[in-house]
Amino acid sequence: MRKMIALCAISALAAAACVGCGSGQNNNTAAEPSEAVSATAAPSAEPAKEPTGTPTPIPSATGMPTQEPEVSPTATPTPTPQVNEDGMTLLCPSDAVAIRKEAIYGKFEHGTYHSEYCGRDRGYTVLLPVNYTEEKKYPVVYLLHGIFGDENSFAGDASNRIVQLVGNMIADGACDEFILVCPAMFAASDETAQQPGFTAEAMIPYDRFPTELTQCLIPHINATYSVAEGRDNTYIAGFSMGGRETLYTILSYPQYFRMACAIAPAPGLVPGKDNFMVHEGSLTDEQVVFAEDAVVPEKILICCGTRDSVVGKFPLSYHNLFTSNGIAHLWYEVPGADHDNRAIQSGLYNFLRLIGGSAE
Ligand code: FER
Repeated sequence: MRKMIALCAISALAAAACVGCGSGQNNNTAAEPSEAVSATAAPSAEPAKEPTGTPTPIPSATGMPTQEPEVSPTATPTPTPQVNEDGMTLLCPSDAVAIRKEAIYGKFEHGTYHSEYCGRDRGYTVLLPVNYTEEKKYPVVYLLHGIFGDENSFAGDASNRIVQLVGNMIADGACDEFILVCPAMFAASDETAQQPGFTAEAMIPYDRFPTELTQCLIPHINATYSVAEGRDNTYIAGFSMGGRETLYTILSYPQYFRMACAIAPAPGLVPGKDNFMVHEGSLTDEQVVFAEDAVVPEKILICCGTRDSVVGKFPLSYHNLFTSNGIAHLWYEVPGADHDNRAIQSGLYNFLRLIGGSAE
């Protein structure tokens, strides 16, 4: 039953990314921030155009079926990376996600912890550095999946090449070794009664995640692995629903994170409406601020594909809202990317470079 519901919703998501699929979905309108989002957040650009050519299935960070890697290291020579004025490399270089012959990559492992907040055991996956040793202490990056996903979404999708991206970037000295943790974001207290979906009710467990993370999961990870604890060594990133919750988490608990990255963040951080639902909003537009005396993340990165057919221009609307509310952040668009691995890899590549050797 649960699978059925997920499948129906997934096909709705896929329909949004599908060209001429005749699904009955309004595939002419990519998700678009409604006027209700806010005057300040209103996007100036047109809605994302439907991608041409083969539709790109949404990667399984959203619970979607997996696909072959789009960025094949052998298929295309690495083009000169385009870098914007903020130093963001717009497309992830293919070398960074290549499966290198001699390289040894880590493996995701599954773990569980008891959540007092949810009153039950919950899972996560973790990617430890290949040379992990208790003699060192490592920073931690928390990476949040998309809607309908769980802790296995990133780990179970080899096409995203996250294991290679992390391993290659560490091997290249682009960033220090770190522990990658993929939580299960849907922090329901009753898993059978509460299910993910496009309803206001289903947003509640997602919006419980910042508390779950800071009060339950982070303490568990700190107690279980050799972690360099504290804000200076703690990072958060997420894709789509995970991007939205990344933004909500840093706005709710700004003092916990040194840097944050929201890739194609989904609608609903603030009130709005798209093809999927009316969003009450986790926060009002005015609440998207940090207190004056708050310790806040040093860097916040928001990005999105230029052809994102699922979240459309909502990420741009967050950029506009952050700008008008005076929250310093970096923003760029990933040329040609839909709601897909190209966006995920670009966002993570730039985020890991920002992290670089900054951890203490
Ligand atoms: C929505 C559109 C997209 C939404 C969530 C998503 C909660 C998430 C997509 C994903 O995680 O891939 O309106 O509302």
